Amino acid sequence: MGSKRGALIIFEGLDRIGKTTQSKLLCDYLSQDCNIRCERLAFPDRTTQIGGLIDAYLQRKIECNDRTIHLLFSANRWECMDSMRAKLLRGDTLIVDRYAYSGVAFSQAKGLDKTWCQSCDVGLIKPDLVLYFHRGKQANCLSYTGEERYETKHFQEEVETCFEQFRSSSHQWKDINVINADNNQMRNRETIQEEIRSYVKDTLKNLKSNDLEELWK
Ligand code: NYM
Repeated sequence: MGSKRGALIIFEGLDRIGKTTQSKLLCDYLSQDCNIRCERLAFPDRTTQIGGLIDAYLQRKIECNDRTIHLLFSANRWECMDSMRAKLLRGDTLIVDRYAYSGVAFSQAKGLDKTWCQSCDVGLIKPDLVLYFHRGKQANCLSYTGEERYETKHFQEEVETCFEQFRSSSHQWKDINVINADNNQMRNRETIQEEIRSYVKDTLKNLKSNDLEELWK
């Protein structure tokens, strides 16, 4: 699995679909069992000033119009690019819970234009692997409490439609791998983790270039 630079691995999908659990399991596995330097990050990064505004918005403490909050989500990624680049180049693998794909799907679900939504994230560091968590038809029973903005069944269905449209219509999604995230008797947490590890091992093995490419360019 050796390579000079680390890999950028993105977990994408709806809220409460298991990305956080699985990304933590993966990070522990890579660092403890494979001796790979690895860090888990999440967007939005609520620890920065911009992230604080996003957090306040999601918790309904402040209002913000749809384009402005979209740009703040994007700015929150951009403000992390220098440190992410430095970490990747020194060999750390980054496992990131959400990236620009959530940016597009959640804002498009509110009615914003997809091309406009994408434009502000053009040039971010291009991921080496994107895993999109998808639930099967019989598993459309994720429960949402509505605690944060966007956490309603109706809105999540809209977001899912946007993820799916984007995935099936755009060549930019051709490299996106779908993880069947149905958590049931047939597919438990460990089975899903095994599938993820196999994608990750291939990605780390096949990392050819030490250069970082730019997203959607
Ligand atoms: N979200 C996340 C967006 O609307 N746009 C973005 O660019 C990103 C990264 O924020 N419902 C939404 C998706 C989630 C919410 O994310 C908070 P999380 O993973 O629950 O902290």
